[in-house]
Amino acid sequence: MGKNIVQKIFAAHHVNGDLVAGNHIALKVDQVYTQDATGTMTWLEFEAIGIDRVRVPLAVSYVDHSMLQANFMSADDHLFLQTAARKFGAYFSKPGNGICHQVHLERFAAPGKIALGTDSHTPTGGGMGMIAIGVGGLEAATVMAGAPLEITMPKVMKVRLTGKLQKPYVTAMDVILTLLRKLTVKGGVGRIIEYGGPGVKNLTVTERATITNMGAELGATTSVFPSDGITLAYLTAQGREADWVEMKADTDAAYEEVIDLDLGTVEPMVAQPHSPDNVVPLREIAGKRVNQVCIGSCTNSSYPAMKTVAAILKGRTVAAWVSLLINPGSKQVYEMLAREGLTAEMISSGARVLESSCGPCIGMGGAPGSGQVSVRSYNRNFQGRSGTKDAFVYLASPVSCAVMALKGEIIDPRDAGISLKRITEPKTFRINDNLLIPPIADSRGVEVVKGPNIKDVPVKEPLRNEIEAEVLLKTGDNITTDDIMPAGSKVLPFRSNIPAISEFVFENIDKTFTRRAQEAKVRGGGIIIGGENYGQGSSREHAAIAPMYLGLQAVIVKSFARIHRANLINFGILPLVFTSGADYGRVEQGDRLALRNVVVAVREGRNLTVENLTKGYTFEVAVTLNDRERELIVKGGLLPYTKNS
Ligand code: MIC
Ligand code: SF4
Repeated sequence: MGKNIVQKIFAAHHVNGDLVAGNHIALKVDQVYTQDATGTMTWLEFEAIGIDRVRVPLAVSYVDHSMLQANFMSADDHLFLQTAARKFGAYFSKPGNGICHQVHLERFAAPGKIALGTDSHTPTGGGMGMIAIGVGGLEAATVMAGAPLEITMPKVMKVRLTGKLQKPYVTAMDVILTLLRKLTVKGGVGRIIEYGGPGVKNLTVTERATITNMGAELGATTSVFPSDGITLAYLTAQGREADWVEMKADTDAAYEEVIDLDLGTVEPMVAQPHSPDNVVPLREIAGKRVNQVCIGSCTNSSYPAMKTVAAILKGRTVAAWVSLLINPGSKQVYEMLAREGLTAEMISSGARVLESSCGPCIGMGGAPGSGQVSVRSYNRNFQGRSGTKDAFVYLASPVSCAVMALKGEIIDPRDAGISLKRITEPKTFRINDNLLIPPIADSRGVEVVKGPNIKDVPVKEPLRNEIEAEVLLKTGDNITTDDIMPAGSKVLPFRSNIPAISEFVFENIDKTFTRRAQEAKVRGGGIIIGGENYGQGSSREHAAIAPMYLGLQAVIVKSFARIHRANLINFGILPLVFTSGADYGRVEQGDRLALRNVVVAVREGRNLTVENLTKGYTFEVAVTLNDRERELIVKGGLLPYTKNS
């Protein structure tokens, strides 16, 4: 039997476990990268593990999220990250060098490799024919300390592409929006999506990367494209042809699932508020007035995408009532645009050109006005993420966005009477790595500098055998980590300070959460009840650490999103699943629940009986942990586990 790309890459990195879906497997990792918002915790955790130098071939610490710098805190974080990178043997990508995923694709991603990143959009690298997976910070820290990556082998779903996009009006963004419409934000859970078929050759590397980037919104572990002549051409243009290897599935490779998509049938699409899978063709909602347009982010800020935007804006003016913000994805893209006079075209049209950072995508500036409509070429439109709770955020391609900025309303770019030129990848990129500081060989004597806002990582006590705790909150389906631990300009600067950031847990859902959790902590702690796909979205482990700091003991849900589940376990919080969905309906906020003989049940992998002390009945929950997770949770999480083993 032939092998698919996932099986080939996994086999080449195999440490243990049969590579069969559902099995616990361990893999060797080639590259690990962090970004500043999750990176400070990661490097503090790495330091706490007590290893003096990273034990992976490549580690990179990026700064791209927390760049508003309204006070000292973010700049202190940046200096901490720079000195930690120097001390522990990582590259440091200075603020201004760009968004981690775009820069990594340009400068480090390589076919056939395995990369981890402390950010959910790490799968961007899949466009290069590599396995790139988003993980929590502690997972990344232990891998940098020499441990393998331990995961449950996902199913491999093949998306067989045929045909050609109607370029330039239809883009890769429309492809992934089409798949989100079909598969939803849960459709990729437990799966790796492998693209194949004759349509692959009609997509460039950066188009492939847009698709794999936003595969995160499907809930997929990652997505991967083959590495072919197009990949070689891109790497050559980046001066990295030596990094190329061919990666392709054998003709008789098997897949757990296969779906087909004819690129020729894809139309300009839009995700409506407040979920990336609430997708319809743009034409269906044409005519709605638009107040703000944002173009860029790690999803859509490659050079060809930005050049297309500049060509649309050239000689035209942004609608009077629209504010257009553009954040180019990397210094390389930005510098090339500037040297070709293309930023001048953007500025001339009325665009507000921002620095190369995440910016409005994570609510770091650019918040829309109250009740306003913002259309973005970004990947997430969860309620409140923009910084304005009652804003309406739509997601569309950079081409559609640029056209809408000019027209001031939602419109299919094919209907706008604007004729577009097709823009291709350049033969050579401008290579100037002067904001990428390489590691040094001898780092003895390097001091890691920690500003006053940088506090130690809190660690949980070992698992309690008897848990009696209060239901602090009951949520619906698809709760995001943005709901649990908001980001944005007010909260992001506290990412290195868990006591301070814990004041904001569930802020946008229930302002009393933190106070109630603190009160419940002295009476035995708290429990959260959730629906399906609990914890979807970002990789931020703060969504586990801060609730843990507030005394959270367990989360009981219908199902979990992958990274958040791992983060809960890594910080010693029990991830429990209702064995019968009907029990979700009976339990209410404020109920006191008791779990007895917890350690024994966890060790033996038995279901737990939960007693609802307030209402006087019992129900069952499943403890679906693998052997390592069991040991780890009993010890209080991955940090105590790693230090003691
Ligand atoms: C996001 O897009 O939500 C973020 C901000 O990049 C997060 C990481 C974080 O919260 O720092 C992600 O995607 O993992
Ligand atoms: Fe940054 Fe947005 Fe990409 Fe997250 S999704 S890495 S916030 S640009």
